[in-house]
Amino acid sequence: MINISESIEACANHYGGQADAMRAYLLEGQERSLALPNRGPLVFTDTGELAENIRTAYSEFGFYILEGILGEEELDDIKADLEHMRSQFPTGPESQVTEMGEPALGADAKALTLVWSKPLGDPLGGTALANGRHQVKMFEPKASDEAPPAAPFILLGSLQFSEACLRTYAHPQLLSVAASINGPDFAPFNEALFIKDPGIGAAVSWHQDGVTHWDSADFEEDIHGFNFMAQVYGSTAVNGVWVLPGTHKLGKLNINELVAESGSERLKGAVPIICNPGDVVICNRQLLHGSFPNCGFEPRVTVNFGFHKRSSVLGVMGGGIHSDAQVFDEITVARRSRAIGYAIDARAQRFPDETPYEYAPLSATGVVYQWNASARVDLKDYNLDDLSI
Ligand SMILES: O=C(O)CCC(=O)C(=O)O
Repeated sequence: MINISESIEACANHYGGQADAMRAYLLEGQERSLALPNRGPLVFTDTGELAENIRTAYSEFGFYILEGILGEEELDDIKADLEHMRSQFPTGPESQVTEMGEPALGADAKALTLVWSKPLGDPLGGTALANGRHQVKMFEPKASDEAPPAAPFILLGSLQFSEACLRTYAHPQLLSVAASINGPDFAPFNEALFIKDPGIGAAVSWHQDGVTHWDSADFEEDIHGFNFMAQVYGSTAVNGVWVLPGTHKLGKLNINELVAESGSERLKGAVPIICNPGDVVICNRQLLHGSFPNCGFEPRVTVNFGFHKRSSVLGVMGGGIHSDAQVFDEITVARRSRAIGYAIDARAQRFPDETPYEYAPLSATGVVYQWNASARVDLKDYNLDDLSI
């Protein structure tokens, strides 16, 4: 586990009169998180299903930490792509060019690409953005005078910008997890990077991710799908996502009430998701979760990619958060799924000794997806079809 004692102190000190409360919250949360029986290596049964103990713990807590999934080589590829993408970021939220004056990453994208924040801010909390799901505004500590006025903290549609992320998207064991939880005809959701640079990275206020199925007659714990959260540098009590275990089964929560009951945004019973580099979290989208601004010294970059049950998206009117509200018909779902086909081939090219995942819905069509120059063009703006529910 990463030693974050200096970060805990630095973080607490950003909270002024609440410093002692914040320090205690971080330390206690860390201890309780590490005591939970929901982490370990990825294991499958003889028939290829997720091992019973993993499935049960995931269902009980709403998240599970799969340890050591991404190896050194894969992490290095992602880090190299991150470096490259950062060099292509625009000079500011309104800018279309890089520091070199060249067209910036996403400048010609039709969909939203970068979400910006002032350093250590909470741009979503207490706003109507994303369907108003971030009900409370988190405390925004003061950043150092050297911090930039604004920095990107979410990158959307990431598969078109990073081949390393595209390859991770097709990790055969992870896709087998998706099939085990959502069925072999699982459907995509969306992909993003969460960038939490030390002293800069913004908060993502407490929220639950689902939009469309809370009042459904078929409501159940997995109906809004899950996200894989792959950790490039690890994830800690200071920079990581916090969750309130078990809340994925409780329906839509009143977060203002929970904050009032806890006496602050430090929700009682919540725990941080603690990971080493290469660990991948399965996180139920209905689970109450959020992250504090990164006032510590360790970076966090999460490679996020989610999957749904086909029945949760097919014929459903989308929630309009990650893509324009639209009914997701067979054509849209199939078009959005081509990213999986390209990813599988991109991964096979990079890791030829690995057995590629066979994604049943694409195999059934007989279409062969090859990752090449024309595929790169075809993937542009693929996230306009994000299956946002
Ligand atoms: O990574 C984070 O800080 C927030 C992630 C999140 O809110 C999400 O995946 O829905």
